[in-house]
Amino acid sequence: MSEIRTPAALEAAVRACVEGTAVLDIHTHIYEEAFGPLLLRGPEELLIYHYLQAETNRVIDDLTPQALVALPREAAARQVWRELYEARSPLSEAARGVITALRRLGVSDIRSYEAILARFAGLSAAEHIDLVFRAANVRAVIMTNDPLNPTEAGVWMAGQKRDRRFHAALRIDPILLDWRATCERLVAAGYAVDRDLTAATYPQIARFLTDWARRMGAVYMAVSLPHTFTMPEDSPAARILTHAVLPACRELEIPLAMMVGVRRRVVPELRDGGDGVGRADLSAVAYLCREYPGQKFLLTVLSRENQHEAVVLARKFRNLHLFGCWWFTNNPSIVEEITRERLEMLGTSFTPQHSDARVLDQLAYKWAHFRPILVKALCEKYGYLMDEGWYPTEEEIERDVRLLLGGEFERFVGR
Ligand code: RAT
Ligand code: ZN
Repeated sequence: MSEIRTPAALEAAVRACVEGTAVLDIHTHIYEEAFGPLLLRGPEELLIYHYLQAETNRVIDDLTPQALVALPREAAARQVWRELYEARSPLSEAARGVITALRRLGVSDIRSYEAILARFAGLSAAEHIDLVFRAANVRAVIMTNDPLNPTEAGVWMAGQKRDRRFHAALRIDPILLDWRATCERLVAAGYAVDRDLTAATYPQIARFLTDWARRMGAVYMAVSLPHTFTMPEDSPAARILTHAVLPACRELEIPLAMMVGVRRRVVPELRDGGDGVGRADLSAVAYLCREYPGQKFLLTVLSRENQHEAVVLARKFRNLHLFGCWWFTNNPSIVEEITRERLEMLGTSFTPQHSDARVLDQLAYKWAHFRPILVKALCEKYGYLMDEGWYPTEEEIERDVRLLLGGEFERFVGR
């Protein structure tokens, strides 16, 4: 195929390629149909997303945070619509996202709450999933799977999972971060563990993890870690990580995903909307990458202040794969900065975005908002090459975009 020689042709080729490449979304909280009520979908769920509840909480004074999050779904959604879409314009990233999602999913009268509800009435879960995957141009997603959630465990145990577009990730936060409370639940599930973490407990925790990872076909294990995460140290979390989690990952030959920098429950009454961010010390990640060269790690960091350090770390360790602009960094201004910085230091060897979608429909907006940013960043980088006489072909651009939208991740995890 011929070389691209002008900025206009470059922009057209990169845009077509980024829009046309189906993405593998490597971290979401959505579920396939078999998981029943765990699959959140539709306009009311979109509106009561915890990002928007936090924004609504800022502008009301007639309800306490507890009362706000306790509202039934219908009332809560109307309240968010009233406050963030009628009393003011939806300028924030999360508020804008609802508009993008609804429009991309076929709502024509975007100012009418009734028309919005009507668009989705009667849509089956299967139809809804197909509609959203098509609109978002997503080829597959990785879920966040918790074996300690009874609804979820039931589906896995019954072997009901069917949809090949949905892959699993075994989430281990309660085991790693709240062992005293979680211990009893493993005992109830038939694993001989004890609260005091005696030597015999670690292989039992590892067995629980390997049993569940195999049952789910987990692509990776994952944990979201506080900004205070430290390694090495003598704490229950560090001991469980070293003696149970890493041995289980090794046996399964899967990566451990670390999502670092959350400050849980700054305002507990707001539940998920009450979590915050803290600057982490990534020397814990460097320690793990060095000490366990045979173990693969996925990493995303929540604080903007940690982004540069994370990219530098990823340059050093081939067992470290950086991914996504997570949660409070998933705002266009910050996504652009992070993506350019990563391209500048890593080339294509990272995964620039994941959706973190909690509601199916959010896939449509998260990817619609990210793609133009990727186009802009790539045009800048190819443009620099063209200035010096290196002219990319469409095939080369397609190859690079495929790597960035899932291919590099698949190479890294060996799938
Ligand atoms: O982005 C979110 O919705 C957060 O509440 C968290 O779920 C975070 O992404 C996580 O996976 O811990
Ligand atoms: Zn998440």
